[in-house]
Amino acid sequence: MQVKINRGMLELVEGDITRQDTEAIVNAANEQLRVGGGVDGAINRAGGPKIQEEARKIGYCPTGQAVITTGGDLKATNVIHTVGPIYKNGLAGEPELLASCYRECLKLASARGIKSLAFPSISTGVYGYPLGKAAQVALGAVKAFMEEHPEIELVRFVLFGQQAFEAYAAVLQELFPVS
Ligand code: AR6
Repeated sequence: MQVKINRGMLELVEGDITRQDTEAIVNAANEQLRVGGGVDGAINRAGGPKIQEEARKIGYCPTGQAVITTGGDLKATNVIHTVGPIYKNGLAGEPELLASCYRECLKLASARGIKSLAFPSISTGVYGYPLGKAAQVALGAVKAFMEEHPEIELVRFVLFGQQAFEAYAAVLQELFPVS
């Protein structure tokens, strides 16, 4: 599923982010940048120890911010690590922090000349953010950024499982109604 924004493409696929051939993939990390479970565990397993070596040197990333390391053995040259908010009740600044994650990753990509990147659905696993709500924030933030930044050529959301894919597809259809 794809929509064109500016000169770029925003697309949704169901799959495994570790296998993507975009220039960068995004990791849903924790503030300590220590290897965890979920997509973080999968990326570090597939990419090998170089990713964690660089992450350790960086040491810390506040919630809503992003840092970059090598992609190690992955097809992607770089991994951009961002820390999503832990979902409490939606009234503790979670939407703003989640939107900030997407924006900061895109800003970092743009600053490094990275034109294509793949995102997982940040915060919707261990951190408990409801999928539908997260999809609205994620797609809204990426759409707004791409409208202002034609240098980003491809943003691919790699959704793990059918339920996640369908949640994002429903929101994408709301944001880009077929006329
Ligand atoms: N490819 C794409 N998406 C995936 C993959 C994969 N290979 N594996 C899981 N997902 P989570 P969070 C999806 O828990 O909620 C870690 O321990 C998953 O289905 O990975 O931001 C970190 O170290 C879900 O939709 O990240 C942090 O401590 C989404 O990725 C903490 O978890 C995010 O789930 C971060 O929690």
